[in-house]
Amino acid sequence: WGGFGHITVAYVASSFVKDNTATYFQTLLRNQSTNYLANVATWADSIRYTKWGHFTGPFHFIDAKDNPPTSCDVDMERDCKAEGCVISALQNYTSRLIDADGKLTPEDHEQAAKFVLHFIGDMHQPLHAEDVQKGGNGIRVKFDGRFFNLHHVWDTSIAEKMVGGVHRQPFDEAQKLADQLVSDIRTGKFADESKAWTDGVDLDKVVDTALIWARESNAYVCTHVFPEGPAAIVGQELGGSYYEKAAPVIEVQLARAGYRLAAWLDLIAAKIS
Ligand code: DCM
Ligand code: DCM
Ligand code: ZN
Repeated sequence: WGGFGHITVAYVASSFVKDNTATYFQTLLRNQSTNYLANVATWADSIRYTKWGHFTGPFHFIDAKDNPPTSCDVDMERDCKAEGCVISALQNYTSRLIDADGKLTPEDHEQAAKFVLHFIGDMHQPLHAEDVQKGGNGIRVKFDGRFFNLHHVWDTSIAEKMVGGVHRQPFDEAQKLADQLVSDIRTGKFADESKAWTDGVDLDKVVDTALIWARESNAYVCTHVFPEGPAAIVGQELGGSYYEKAAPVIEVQLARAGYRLAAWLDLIAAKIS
């Protein structure tokens, strides 16, 4: 996701975490405000192009070598590279955050928390769970008359159009969208289905849990990202009927990511304290 998506996921999660969880992470992240998750939601993107952070680049996605639109799937052995992927990264940083052996520093724990909250967001973006053209980065399309790559359209353009555009500091717009998603989850259109969103979640089985989430995300590559296959989308204008079908996917994926992030942080806080 772009900044707007990540910050929205963080605000949704902030609404669902238990009080003890909020206190725990406010202390760890040294931020007592309600923005304690949102403020660090894009930190992992800010360091990935630095020299020291270069090794974290592959941690933001998993290149599923499936065959959309005919078949979509994520396979850990086939798709997670030796240098890592979003699923192994969630496993590693969840374990570093819990730090069962107690050999890491508070800085390590803080860094691990910032990776965990970002990567749970990213795995819910369908093109972060797809190999074709580096998750769509190599596919040029149009969106409302301007050229972008397809990855950017799914990371940013669709979500921003949903709220009528966002400013350079997207916190206010993200908070507003998050409030809407939280109300959809509590009493609105996601009230029924959201009860099952944490099915299979197991802190002792991080890879299995993340595979459930990544496979669900990757399935949209076949149905909504490339419904006619990757070749057919090249150069197409996506701001019209394509957008109308994609927007509900973005909405539910941001809602799921935030809701599941809250559940994951609750489990971690309960295990540590
Ligand atoms: N790191 C990691 N997994 C490990 C060890 C380290 O992801 N098993 C990461 C954590 C830090 C970075 O490497 O982001 C530097 O860690 P260190 O200074 O402990 O080598
Ligand atoms: N990305 C992806 N899959 C890939 C390569 C990149 O999902 N195989 C994502 C990571 C960033 C965006 O695309 O969010 C741009 O990546 P980069 O700057 O590495 O091109
Ligand atoms: Zn990312």
